[in-house]
Amino acid sequence: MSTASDEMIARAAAALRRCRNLCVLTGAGVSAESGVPTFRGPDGFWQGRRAEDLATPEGFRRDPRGVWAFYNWRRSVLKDVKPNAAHEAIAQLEGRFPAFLLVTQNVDNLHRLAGSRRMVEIHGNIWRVRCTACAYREDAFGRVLADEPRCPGCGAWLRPDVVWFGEMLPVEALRRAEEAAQACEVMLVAGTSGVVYPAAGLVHVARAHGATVIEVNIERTELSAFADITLIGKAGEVLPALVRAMDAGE
Ligand code: BV8
Ligand code: ZN
Repeated sequence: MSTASDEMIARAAAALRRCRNLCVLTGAGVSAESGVPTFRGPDGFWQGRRAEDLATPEGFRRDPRGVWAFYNWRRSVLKDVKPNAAHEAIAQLEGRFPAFLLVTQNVDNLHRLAGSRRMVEIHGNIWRVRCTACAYREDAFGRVLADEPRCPGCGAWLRPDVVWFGEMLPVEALRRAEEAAQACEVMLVAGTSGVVYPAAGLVHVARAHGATVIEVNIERTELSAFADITLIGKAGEVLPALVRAMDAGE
């Protein structure tokens, strides 16, 4: 796996220095170096089953205990992991642009722990739970729940407050993400395979509005054909190098 050349990083840094409105789109790859399994990589299976089968309303209706076992396993992995240099570099970028929005597909809360604030979680957050029958919601940060989490108010099943396949994304978060994709001068796409929509569609929106697209990934993806600059390498190495190159150029 070749790593991004200094020349390519310098080109990306120059585009960022000229930029006044940055939108960053992240996926599971930015959390990989924290030890969080990605969805579609070799570690993308849980007990031989794929997220696409487990992270669905049908899957939950059919086997709520099985789906909670999957989410409680992920919570048990996530409660001990820390943000990595990729999350920290993105949090640093946040303060350098008059207009900035981080749009993350990740539900692992690691961007927030790294200090990101100007962000939307378009697929929700695994630590929040909500009732399947009433308006009860709870931020159960860091806690692995019971096998059968029930609503303290009405007794119905609780569910993870994440967006499952076939479900609508949170309206306000998606509106802000689309607005940022239309307005940004640069879209920095890091650690996503670009197969899940409407998230991946944001790259096409940015491009259609004239943004420069910079991709950071350990390999080429479905989005690489739409990227002006593709930096091949680990997000935890390339993103800090990008921030350093931005500073060096000032
Ligand atoms: C909707 C929350 C409609 C849950 C998630 C056919 C064609 C097109 C679309 C569809 C289709 N069939 C169905 C659809 C729609 C579907 C979809 O896109 N399916 C895909 C699989 C084809 N989308 C939906 O269902 C969405 N809803 O469309 O609603 C609707 C309309 C009206 C009314 C009602 C409904 C909902 C999608 C959201 C699903 N929820 N997560 C949970 O997490 O438990 S998606 C899930 O995938 C995660 O959020 C994850 O973030 C996301 C995307 O995956 P990635 O983040 O990209 O992760 P992945 O493993 O794929 O890739 C990791 C990348 O990192 C790789 O490229 C790898 O090379 C790279 N990498 C690895 N290590 C590193 C690295 N890069 C840098 N450094 C490293 N160290
Ligand atoms: Zn309830």
